Order: sequence, then C-alpha cells, then structure tokens
Amino acid sequence: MKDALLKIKSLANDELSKVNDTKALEEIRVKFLGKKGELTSILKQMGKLSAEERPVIGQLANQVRTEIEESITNRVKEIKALMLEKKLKEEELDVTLPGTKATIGKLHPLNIVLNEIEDIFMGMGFDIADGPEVEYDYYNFEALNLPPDHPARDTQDTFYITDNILLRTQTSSVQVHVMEEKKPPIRIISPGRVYRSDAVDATHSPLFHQIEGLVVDKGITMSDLVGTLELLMKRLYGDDCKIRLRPHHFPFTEPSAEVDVMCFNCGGKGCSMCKDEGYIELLGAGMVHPKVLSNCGIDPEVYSGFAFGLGLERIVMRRYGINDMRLLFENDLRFLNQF
Ligand code: 2NL
Repeated sequence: MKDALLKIKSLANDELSKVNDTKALEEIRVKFLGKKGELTSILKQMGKLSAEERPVIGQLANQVRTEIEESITNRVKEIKALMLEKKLKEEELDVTLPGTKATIGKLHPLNIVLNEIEDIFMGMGFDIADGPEVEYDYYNFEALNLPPDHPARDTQDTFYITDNILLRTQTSSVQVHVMEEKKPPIRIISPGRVYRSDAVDATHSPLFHQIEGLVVDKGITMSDLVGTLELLMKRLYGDDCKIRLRPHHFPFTEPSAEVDVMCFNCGGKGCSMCKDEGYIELLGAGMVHPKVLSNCGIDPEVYSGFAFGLGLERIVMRRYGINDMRLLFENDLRFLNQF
C-alpha cells in the first residue's frame, strides 16, 4: 500500500509536469484527489490493514494528498504566469514602428472661393440663404416672370422630374422663398448647386454652382447695386479693380445689365486674355422686376430691390488659371491637393 501511495504521488507529479492549461489541471485533481479518485480508492482499503500499519499509512496518505495539492497549486501559478507571458508577447507593441500617417482633408477650390465670397457679403450685412435643389417650376421660372414659352423652360435645357417639378436652374428660387416668407429689408446671397441639361466640355457642366444676391428695401437704387458689386470685386481682385455695366435683358430684372470686370491680366489695356476688350464678362444683374416683387407679396410701389447672379466655377477658374471646368468635378487628388 505504501508503494501504491508513492506511485500515485510520482504519477501525479508526472502528469502535472505535462499539462499546460488550467482545465487539464482540474482533470488531474479530480483523477487523483476526487471522491472517486485514486487516493480515495486506496484509503477505502485501509480497513484491511493491521492496527500498527493503519496510522503509518494514514499519515503517508495525508502527506501524499498535501503534496499533490501543493504541486497542483504551484502548477496553477506556473501556468498562469506562462499564459500571461504568452498573452503579453502576443499583444506586444513595437513603439519604434513608423506610424500610419493621418491624411488631413482640404477644402475644394470651389469652397475656398465660396467661403471668401460669403465672408465679403457677411461683412456687408448679408445673410446666407439656403433652399431645395429639387424645386417647383413656379419658384424656378413662373415667379421670376419667365413666361411658359420662354426658351429657358425648354425640356432641352432643364432637367424636369415631373411636369411641374425640376432641378433648379438658378438659385433665384431660394430668393423667391425668402421674399414670400420675410418682410423687407432683405439682404441675402443664395449660393448653391444648379442644374442645366448641358453636355460636358471645358466650359460646361450639367451641375455647376451659382451665387445669387438680393437686396430689397425702401429706396434701393441702381447705385446700391453698383456699389455692392464694386466692393465685391475690389475684395476679390484687389483695390485697383474696376467694373463696367452694359445694358442687357433678363425677364426678372428691369433694367438689366451684364457686369464686366477689368481684365486683371492687362489692367484694361486689352490683351489676348480679354480678347482686346480690357474687360471680362463676369455676372448678370439688375433691379428686381416689379412683377417679381408683387408675385412674392412685396408691394413694388413701396419697395425696390436689386439682384445679381454669378457663376462660381468661372470665378474659381479665373482665380487659379484653370482652363478646363471638368477638373473641378473629377475629384482627382493630384489636382485638388494643389490648392
Ligand atoms: C444671369 C445672372 C441674374 C438675377 C440673376 C434675380 C433674382 C430674383 C429677382 C430678380 Cl429673386 N433677379 N436674380 C438677376 C439678374 C441676373 O443672374 O446671367 N442669369 C441668367
């Protein structure tokens, strides 16, 4: 029996040295020390022993149990330490590795110039007005005094969604909403995307950006329009910049004008850039047509206003010397990273 006990001890130590996880350890504990374990089955046979042998074997059996328990406890500690070490190794962080560079986004050139123009107008007390890109025909055309047979209303030029819903072709629609909702004084610009059914080429895109402006109050005259546009151009192109108005026709303004800006290349003398004109056409403007005011619930006998519309792409292309509008929409980072 003594041999059997010693054999159990060495067997247990043997198995313990081979296991590497706590689950297997628990199995060993049950196998040797459990109620149906090897040690218990030996102790059950104690009755067969003589009175002298019994305390000796009993003591040895207790000793074996304690030793096996201690071995298990030690092995648990060892395994836990090993597992921790393994885990730490797996999760090791090499602080000397080069980091992943965070790329920082940039503003699109259209937004750089738009922000600048918004700042200029906010400095003159204008609000920025926003509105839907999908619009009723009424807000895009009818309220603005464009008769049903006007060429701009042709399905060839405008993206219609239904008979009376379309993609706005100008942001004047936003200004009509503002005039319907607000009493003068009104001082707003409405920048945004507009859509026209044009084929893509170096100077045309079916989607482009417009900035329209509108001022309505008592006593607004053409000189307010000229002063506002002059200040805009001086801020954009420098204090030497001059503008020039030529008579024109728009259905929504009367009188109407096309506004040219002095050629920044030759300073008005005439060069290849301005085709010897000295001036370059930049925007359209005029005094808001009385019919447009009354369409929007504003009494043209009491109030008057001026309005203008300019294409953002054209200004951006002029500013940076970009000769093809497609570059602004292709999102090629090699191009965009230059701004
Ligand atoms: C252009 C330039 C223009 C307007 C837009 C406008 C807006 C309202 C009332 C009257 Cl709500 N006018 N906007 C005025 C003149 C020119 O855009 O070349 N358009 C075809």
